[in-house]
Amino acid sequence: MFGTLFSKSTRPLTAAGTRSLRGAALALALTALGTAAPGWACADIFLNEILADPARDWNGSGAVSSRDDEWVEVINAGATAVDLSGWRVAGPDSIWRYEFSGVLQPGQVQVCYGKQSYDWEVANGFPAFGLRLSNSGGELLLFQMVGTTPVLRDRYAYTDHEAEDDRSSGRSPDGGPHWALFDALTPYSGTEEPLGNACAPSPGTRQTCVTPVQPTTWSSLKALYRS
Ligand SMILES: [Ca+2]
Ligand SMILES: [Ca+2]
Ligand SMILES: [Ca+2]
Repeated sequence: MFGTLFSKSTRPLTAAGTRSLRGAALALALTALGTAAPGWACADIFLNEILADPARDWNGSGAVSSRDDEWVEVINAGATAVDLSGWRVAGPDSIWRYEFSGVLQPGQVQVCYGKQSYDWEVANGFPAFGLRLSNSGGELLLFQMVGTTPVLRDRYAYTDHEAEDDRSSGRSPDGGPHWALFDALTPYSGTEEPLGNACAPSPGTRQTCVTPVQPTTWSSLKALYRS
C-alpha cells in the first residue's frame, strides 16, 4: 500500500548502532545496509498521529503534564494482524522512547502516552524523559527490531505550528499517505502545511471527523435552492 511512499523508510540501520540497546544512547546511524535481513517480513505499521504540546489531561491521570500527556499513535494499515513486540519509537536524539506490545488487528490503532513512555524508559534503563516531543518542531521515528537490528519503518517530522496547545498531526484518513493538522481545540489559520482540518485529535481511536465542518448560515442554505 505504501511501498513507493515509504521505500526510503525501510532501510536497516548499521550493526554498529545496535550493540548496546540498554546504553544511555543508541547510535541510530542512518546508513543503509542496502538489503533486508533474512526472514524479514514487511509489516504495515505506521506512525498515525502525534500530539507534542498537550494542554489538557489526555491520559486521564487527573493532572495535566507536559511530559505525561504527550502521545503518539500507530496504526496497522495492512491486511493481517501484527504482533507489536519489537516495534519501537525513538527521537531524533537516537534514544529509544517506547516499545509497543500486544497484537494490532488490521485497521486498529494503539496509542502511547508520555507516561507510558516514561515508565518503559525507567523499566528498561533508558534516559527517562518520556516521549520528549519538542514544542518548537521535532521528529519521531518508528523502528522494528529484526533480531537485534533496528529497522527504520516510518518517521514523521513536524514543524512549530503543529506543536501548539492540543493540536495533533495525523494521517488523514487514518493510515493514508497524507498528513493533516487536527486543530479543532486550537484552530490554525496560517498557510503552512499541514493545514488545519478543524477535526479533533483522537488518541487511541480512529478519527470520526472525516469531512471538515464549514460554518453554515441559513442564508447560505437557502441560496442552494434558489433557481
Ligand atoms: Ca512537548
Ligand atoms: Ca495527565
Ligand atoms: Ca487517532
